[in-house]
Amino acid sequence: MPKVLTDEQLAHWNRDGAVWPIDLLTAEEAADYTRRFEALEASMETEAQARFRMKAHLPFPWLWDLVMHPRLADAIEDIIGPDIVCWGSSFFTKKAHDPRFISWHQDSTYYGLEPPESITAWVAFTRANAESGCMKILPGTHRGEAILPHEETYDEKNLLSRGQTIRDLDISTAVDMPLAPGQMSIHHNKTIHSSEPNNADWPRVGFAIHFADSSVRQAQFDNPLAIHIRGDDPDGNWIEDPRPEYELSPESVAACDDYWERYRNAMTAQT
Ligand SMILES: O=C(O)CCC(=O)C(=O)O
Repeated sequence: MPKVLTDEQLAHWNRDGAVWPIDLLTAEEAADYTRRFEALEASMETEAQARFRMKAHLPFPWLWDLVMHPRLADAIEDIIGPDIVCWGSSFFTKKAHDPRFISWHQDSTYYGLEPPESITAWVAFTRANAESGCMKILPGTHRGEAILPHEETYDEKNLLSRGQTIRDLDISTAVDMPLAPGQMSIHHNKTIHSSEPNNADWPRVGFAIHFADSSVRQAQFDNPLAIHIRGDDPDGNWIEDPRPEYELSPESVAACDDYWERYRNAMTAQT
């Protein structure tokens, strides 16, 4: 018996490799997350998405708590079962009237997981729709190859770090995944997805949280870390992430930076 997703939503997931919209936060909670995000960005010279890579939950108790949200865990359990780790999280943000975009790509290409099976919950802090550049998918592509060829374009308007792009796709079946503040989508890491620039008057602020069954390993580097959200990790594939004692504690920022460095070095060595 699923805990959050309906049978119809699970059928949607199996058919499309994504499911949305799923209610997670109240409108007030989403507004509070947006306020925290805006205060953070106002205090920094770089964007949060560029500064806190791969494990953005490490320096922020409020993001840690979001990652641990019981309803979120229930929805993830409905899809992958009870042994759940969260191995990463990232902001994906576009300012109002922001020309930046995200090219068609598969997450499995650059996660380094074995087997390449992971799912992402994308939580909308503000409204994500066609006008503000919501995510869109090519339904059913999760049933194809895990790793299609990606060209690294390094386009400065592309929010992906290397501008990874799958060329020559038939995008006639593309479907938008619009979300109200506080709702989330979930997508499989093989599902091909992208998003357009933000043409709206408001910022599009999303937080992507990456989950896997604990039997999935990080194959690119040793001693990977994750939060054990639920269930067991019988093979000991993941070391527990350190919970931040307070926002931006030096230890938590160093842990986030260190992990990004390890990940980046491993992925650069691979290509
Ligand atoms: O935020 C977006 O538009 C894309 C996010 C994305 O690529 C992801 O969550 O895997």
